[in-house]
Amino acid sequence: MGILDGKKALVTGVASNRSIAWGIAQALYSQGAEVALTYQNDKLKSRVQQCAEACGNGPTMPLDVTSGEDIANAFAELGKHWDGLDILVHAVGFAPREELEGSFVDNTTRDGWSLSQDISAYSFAALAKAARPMMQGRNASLLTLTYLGGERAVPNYNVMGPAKAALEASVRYMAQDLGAEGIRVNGISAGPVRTLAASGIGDFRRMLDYNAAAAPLKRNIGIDEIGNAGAFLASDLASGITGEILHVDCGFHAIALGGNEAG
Ligand code: NAD
Ligand code: 0WE
Repeated sequence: MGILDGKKALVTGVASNRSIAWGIAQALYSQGAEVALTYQNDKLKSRVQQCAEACGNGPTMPLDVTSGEDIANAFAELGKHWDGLDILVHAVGFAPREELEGSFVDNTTRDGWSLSQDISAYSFAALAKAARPMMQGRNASLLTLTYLGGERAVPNYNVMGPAKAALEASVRYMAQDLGAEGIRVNGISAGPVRTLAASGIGDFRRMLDYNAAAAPLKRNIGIDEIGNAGAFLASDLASGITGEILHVDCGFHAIALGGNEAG
């Protein structure tokens, strides 16, 4: 008996076994959901297919969120396997690497801004639009992943900050728009996790250490814990929760002045 028995979930954003999306996919599966996975490109195809085999052998399909055609094709393909969809997980984000360091004002470009807003924020609403017909009449739920840098200025997060702010506002507007159809929309604001998207970020190790020292729980978050929170939000246990951003970060968002040990 799981809290997601009988539910069907589409999870985007799996790139490796460290991906937050993979933590969520595993938690959804272990709570009884059927899981379909998308992969950004052919390079990731076989890895994502292996992940699918490890969580119930559900359908997999290509999806680059910058392409409207890809989005349409992905849901057309999903419709061949399933007659409805209960859960959509959006775990996709991107900005040009060279804009994720140094001066926000000097290093942000019009193209970098547009691309990061397109991939990291607009795509959530675009996926919701495509998923909407399959989500009717089943108390469906949409979930995205965000970060504290959308609420507060975090060094080097730069152009991704406004992208996450737009994403979090979209959670509220999508919740307002879709609520009458019984569709809930929420976000998880996760603490830092060493994933592919974090690799190559200068000083990520130092940031992890700082977070662990300052966070009330005195450690960093795991993708299993983010997955469990996602399973809850996607389940009927959270039937009264929509338009919410839930911090799953060992409490880091709640403190100031770095706690007692940080420095
Ligand atoms: P990840 O690298 O494992 O996942 C990022 C995913 O985005 C990849 O699967 C990649 O294929 C996908 N992606 C990028 N551009 C895409 C496109 N055009 N079309 C389709 N997919 C595309 O890293 P992650 O940390 O698991 O990131 C998942 C989400 O979690 C992101 O939204 C990220 O901002 C968010 N997040 C990450 C952290 C962290 O510290 N790692 C913390 C909070 C929130
Ligand atoms: O949202 C993220 C990751 C965002 C991200 C990371 C990359 C690296 C590779 C977006 N685009 C790219 N583009 C690339 O080419 N996080 C919350 C993780 C993260 O990234 C940071 C962080 C944290 C935390 C960047 C700077 C400072 C802190």
